[in-house]
Amino acid sequence: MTTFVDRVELHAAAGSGGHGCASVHREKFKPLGGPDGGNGGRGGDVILVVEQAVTTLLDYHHSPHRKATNGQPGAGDNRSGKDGHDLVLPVPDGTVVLDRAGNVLADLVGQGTTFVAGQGGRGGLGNHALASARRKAPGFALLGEPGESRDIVLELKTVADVALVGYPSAGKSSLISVLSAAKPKIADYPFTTLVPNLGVVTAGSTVYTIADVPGLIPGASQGKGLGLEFLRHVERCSVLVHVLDTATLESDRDPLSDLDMIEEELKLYGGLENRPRIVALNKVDIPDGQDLADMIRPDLEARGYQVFEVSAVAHLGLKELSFALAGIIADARAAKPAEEATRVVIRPKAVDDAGFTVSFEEEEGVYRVRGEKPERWVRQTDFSNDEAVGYLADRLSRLGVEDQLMKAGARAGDGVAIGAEDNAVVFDWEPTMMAGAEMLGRRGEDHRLEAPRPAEQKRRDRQAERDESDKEYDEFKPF
Ligand SMILES: Nc1nc2c(ncn2[C@@H]2O[C@H](COP(=O)(O)OP(=O)(O)OP(=O)(O)O)[C@@H](O)[C@H]2O)c(=O)[nH]1
Ligand SMILES: [Mg+2]
Repeated sequence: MTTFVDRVELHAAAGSGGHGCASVHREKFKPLGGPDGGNGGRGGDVILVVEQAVTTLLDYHHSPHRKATNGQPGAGDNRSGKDGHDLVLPVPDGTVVLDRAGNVLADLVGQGTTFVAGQGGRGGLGNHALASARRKAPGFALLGEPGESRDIVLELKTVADVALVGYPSAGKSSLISVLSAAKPKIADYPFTTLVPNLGVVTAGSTVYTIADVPGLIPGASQGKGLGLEFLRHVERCSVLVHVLDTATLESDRDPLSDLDMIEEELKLYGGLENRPRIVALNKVDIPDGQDLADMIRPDLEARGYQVFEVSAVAHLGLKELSFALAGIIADARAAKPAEEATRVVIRPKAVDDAGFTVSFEEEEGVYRVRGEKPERWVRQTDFSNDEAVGYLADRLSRLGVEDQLMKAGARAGDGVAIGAEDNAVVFDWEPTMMAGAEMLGRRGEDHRLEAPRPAEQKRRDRQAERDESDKEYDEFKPF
């Protein structure tokens, strides 16, 4: 038997971005030809893609750590680093992606449905891209960002239109074997089926899938038998078929009490209340079975069930059953809005992309800055390079972080933390250094080489600098 794995933990690590390069163009008689450091390449994403041919999560059970490749660093002569390769992981149709706390991140239904499990880090800009009218020769480059690393849980919920439920040995697998081309294991002992079987049925112009689940016994909700764990696989079905054994040899059982028992366990499992159900009375090829079926049919119909008498062995009543199922499924498909087929739940973002927050934290006595941009900028900064640190300070002050810190009551020397508690860069705030930077001369500019400019030129330059700060990283495409 091939192993069937329907729940795995996956550690997805996207590739990191390559660092940007700081380099100066050199020619024989022109030793300082301007900045020519290229950008780092993007890190590869980790992407889950529904692949119909894949039926289990077994691969990820065996190797749960998956990593996409890193972007290459930029180089001199304006050479960009190569992007990392995306890592595409095929998953079965019906895979649910959860975080470790059990929140659903995505529900992957339908061939080709994709989910980015880890986002590759952006490459850092080289000093060529960082150069501007005001900063002609940056002596630094931005670092590539680390790739996103996430632990997720993959759970398979088989996508079948019809689910067969019933006691062990009621004949569920036998029915699949005669309604479809599938050849599941069939035997006269209970719990022959250990994992769901799936078959494809064609009835007239309707094609649908049918699945069974391991048999249920009283107390399945407490883990008796194989438990209710496999009912996850019937959650997506449009119709449930109660397969009732009319010829059981166990004296304490009969189809009506079997039905009650299964319904009770379904109720304890929950979530299937509104699913249409029909009854298949199986094994009517046996004379006693046919007699019992005749006897209980009125009862079942009085309870509102549509009843079919079938025999998987003698091939009786199969056409009626499969066409009735086709009708229910066609109705269900018509009623279902098309977009529901690929429902991808987007993670809510913690902080608004455009903004940032400043808050004072009494316990640690620091001012904490949270926001996508400030946090990203910190990650991009090479703190061993003063010019790079100065560039960060300029960016933060232009975004208004300085002002907000001031408003929040921060004073020179106070601790400022940028980022989440467990991953923050903390420094002593020096507002004068940031504000004064402009008066002392902008970074990447050498007063000794440049004559003072007329006021008009200054105004224009300041505008250019502001424009540049508005320009977000995304505009710089490495190619
Ligand atoms: N006479 C008769 N026997 C049947 C019929 N359908 C199934 N059986 C027999 O019943 C036994 C159990 O059949 P399965 O199809 O394995 O039953 P199941 O519901 O899948 O059982 P589990 O996988 O254990 O839950 C086998 O010996 C079958 O040959 C039928 O219509 N008539
Ligand atoms: Mg079976």
